[in-house]
Amino acid sequence: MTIMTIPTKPIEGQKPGTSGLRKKTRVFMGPHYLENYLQATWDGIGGVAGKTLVLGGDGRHFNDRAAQVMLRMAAASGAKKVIVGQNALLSTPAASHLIRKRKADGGIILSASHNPGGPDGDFGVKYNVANGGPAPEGVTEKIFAATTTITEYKIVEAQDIDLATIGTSHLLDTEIEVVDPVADYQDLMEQLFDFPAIKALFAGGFRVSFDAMHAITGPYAKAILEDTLGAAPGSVTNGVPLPDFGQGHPDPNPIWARDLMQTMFADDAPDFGAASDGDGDRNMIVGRGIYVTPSDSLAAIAANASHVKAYAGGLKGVARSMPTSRALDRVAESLGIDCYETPTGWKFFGNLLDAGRATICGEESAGTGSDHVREKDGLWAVLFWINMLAARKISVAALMAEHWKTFGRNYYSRHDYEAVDSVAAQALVDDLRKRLPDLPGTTAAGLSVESADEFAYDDPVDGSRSEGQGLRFTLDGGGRIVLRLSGTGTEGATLRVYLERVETDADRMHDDPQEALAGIIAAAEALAGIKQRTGRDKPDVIT
Ligand code: VG1
Ligand code: CO
Repeated sequence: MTIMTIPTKPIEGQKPGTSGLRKKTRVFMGPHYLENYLQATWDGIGGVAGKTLVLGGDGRHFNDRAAQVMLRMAAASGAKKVIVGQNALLSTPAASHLIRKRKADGGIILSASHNPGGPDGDFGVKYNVANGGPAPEGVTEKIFAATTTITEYKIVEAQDIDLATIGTSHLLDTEIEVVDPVADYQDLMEQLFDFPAIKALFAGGFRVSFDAMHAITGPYAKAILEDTLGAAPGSVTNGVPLPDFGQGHPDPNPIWARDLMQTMFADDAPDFGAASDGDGDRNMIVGRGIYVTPSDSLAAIAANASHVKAYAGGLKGVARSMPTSRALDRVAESLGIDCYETPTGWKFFGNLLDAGRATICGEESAGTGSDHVREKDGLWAVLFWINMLAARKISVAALMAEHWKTFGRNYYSRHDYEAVDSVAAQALVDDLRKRLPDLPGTTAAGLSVESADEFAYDDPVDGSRSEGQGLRFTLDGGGRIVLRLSGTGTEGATLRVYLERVETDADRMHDDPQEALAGIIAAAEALAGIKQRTGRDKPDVIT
């Protein structure tokens, strides 16, 4: 085995976005593409010599090949050890847990998360730091800088490592330990939740349908829900991870998890439905005949945390990304705890969790989690819900009705315009930004604009500042609109329009959200001219 030093040149566009570097799979498979990025990662973090790393991925096309490249490059640069999930699989939260549990220096997660997979789909690489969380901006900037100056990378010339067999081997001096991807994660869940109470619930006939969307959570959900907790066989659907996710789009929302929605709205619907995304960090919660919007799920979780074992002692604080609805703020207020507002992306929660300022965090994009790991965690949220229902002996619909009655309802929806012309999308945002100072006091589709600004975040823990995090508008009557461009897409631009309105009239809390938000939707159109500028007459995805 020899270490080869391969000359290379910078490749344009290797800039990590909201969550790692995401590109078309074929781009990642191109000459030097993955190698350049991994070497830049090593260089950006000050090298991997003597370090321990965790490695896993969501099983999408190229996961297996990319894992072998990572191992050869970690060994070539002198890593002490790499802990790898069997067959190079690990859900994102399981990887985060493993980094923390084994006190590793960091980890590589091979995933483009909710983006479709396959040779014509997307691939991605995320680097997580020693606390188990996504690399903060300071680190991703260094990695990106290294991609622009790279001249060579180091890789070991060797046969593939056997990643199918649990155990330890060596590549040069680097120890490669292949571990069961599920076991440690399952142990953690058992510590957090009341497994006997959930078992009793299932034994009493409670029915659940969990759609793993042919992605990474299948093996986790089967082991925990069916094999350990006793949910009926077949409760987990699409449970075998496939390299192309069965040609599906592993994004758990009412559009892409349509089958689950149909199951949950049928006459003989189970009591509880859920789904997770490609890499297992997102969750979708559906009750019999009711879809729970992620912002509401987050608020309900916070409001009911005292019923769940690990959180019964109280929450230190909560945090949500800026576009996420303010339903959580109302719960925090009633609990007398702080509610932090961060930019989009889980990396911004890390400091708050590390500093003990927040216990539970969440995003409107179906990401919810707590200080048990440093990533959002799909199955954790599902278990939280089931535990909550078991403890309270209540249905999803009744729990949400009670929640809205207590706190008011924040009607909420996100409208996505996907693969829009990048220049047009950027111009829309730039032009609107210029008009921000003039907008307060004007009206948009009959609603008066109270405030208009661009969100910037000053991290209260390390003092770092992140600018350009979304344009936001508040309207009279408790309405709010946020516009931002996605940082995870790989084709053109995706414009996200977040819409919210508070309703405190108990008689008006069970309307269709799109109807309840019609005035806000019209105001967003009046402010931004979305249809004309994007050439679209309706959003591609409504969540
Ligand atoms: C999206 C979501 C964001 C989430 C990110 C990563 O980012 O909006 O809330 O943290 O995806 O999720 P963007 O920039 O496209 O809006 V995952 O599960 O794809 O890693
Ligand atoms: Co994800």
